[in-house]
Amino acid sequence: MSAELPPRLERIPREIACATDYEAFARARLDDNAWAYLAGAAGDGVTQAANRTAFEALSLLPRVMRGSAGASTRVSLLGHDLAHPMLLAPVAYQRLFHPDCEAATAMAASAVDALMVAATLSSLPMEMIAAQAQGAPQWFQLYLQPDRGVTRALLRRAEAAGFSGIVLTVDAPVSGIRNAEQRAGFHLPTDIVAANFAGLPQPTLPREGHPVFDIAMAHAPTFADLDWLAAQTTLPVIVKGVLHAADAREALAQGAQAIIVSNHGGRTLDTLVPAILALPRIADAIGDDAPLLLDGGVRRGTDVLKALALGARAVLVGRPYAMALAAAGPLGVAHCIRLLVEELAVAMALTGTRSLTAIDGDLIWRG
Ligand code: FNR
Ligand code: LAC
Repeated sequence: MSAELPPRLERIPREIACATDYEAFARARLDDNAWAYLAGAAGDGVTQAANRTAFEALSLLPRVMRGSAGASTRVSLLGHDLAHPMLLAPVAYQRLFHPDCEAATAMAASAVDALMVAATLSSLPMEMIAAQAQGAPQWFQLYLQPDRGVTRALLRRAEAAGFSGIVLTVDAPVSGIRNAEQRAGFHLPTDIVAANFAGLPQPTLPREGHPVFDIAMAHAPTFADLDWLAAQTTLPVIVKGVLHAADAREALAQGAQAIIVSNHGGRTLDTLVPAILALPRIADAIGDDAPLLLDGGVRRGTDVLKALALGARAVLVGRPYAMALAAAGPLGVAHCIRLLVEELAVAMALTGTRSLTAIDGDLIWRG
């Protein structure tokens, strides 16, 4: 099946000048099955597209003649002093995209000083992902398990492996209606498994179940579960998948230390609000009480600047790095993140932004 696919890139051609230039190279190197999972979204893809158009509709209002010597992309986040605010979002089953899967991503992330979030549904055990961190911080994304003993076991392993934060994903307790995957007949190849669950009793799969979601996600977390979770671990809990300001407030009240404003890249319910449009109200409601992160449609350094201007401390990038992994392995992932960091630095210089802590809403044109 994969015999006709071109080999992975071993060096980066000059046609790849920005993060999204990886898309065509990834498409050529993946079969329809993996492509539908990676590039597809829920329903008509309205939210996936709107994540982009919402960023594009925002205009930057620069300041000039303020000097940019000594400027820096550094940010502090939950005890980490990060070189830049670009995190790698949790992306499940990366063996679909490259044989070195999450190990390649972790290696690349550390090479470009990016914090990687490892998925519960990784195709390598979390310990093998942690082993590639080489000192770079990593967080573990948690899908709460129906059995609290299993959840606790995942937590203990994440702590022992050196992960420094737990990202509880709350927006995907059941499968979204992913028509792109349905049309491609998406299935997990038999050699790709949720490696963190190896040796544990496999839940019986519903016959009509989604090959990804119904393995480990058939449990909708509640605020009471969050309260329980926060008491189970000394690591900070970051809640991913919040779009309503009241939910953000409640999550902080129940023990979360940060919030990721996200619509899951448009993969859950179609026509959800673009994350960047939901961000300002949440930022108003939370103030300085906790850091906010954002993902969904971040494709340019200017997007990062916009997200920070509207109240985020940092952003996560999903599909772009996974496409770079598919096209060019760890080299691609590192290059993709490097391009975004370079774009951010140029955008800072050209808007008169010396420090990411100094950014505020004045950077966005209000008409
Ligand atoms: C994801 N995402 C995701 N999120 C999560 O919390 N747990 C997971 O296992 C996954 N798996 C996953 C697989 C794939 C193939 C994609 C593309 C995405 C969602 C991800 O973390 C993030 O929210 C979005 O990808 C961000 O949007 P962009 O950058 O892809 O537009
Ligand atoms: C996804 C799940 C695994 O988006 O979060 O595919």
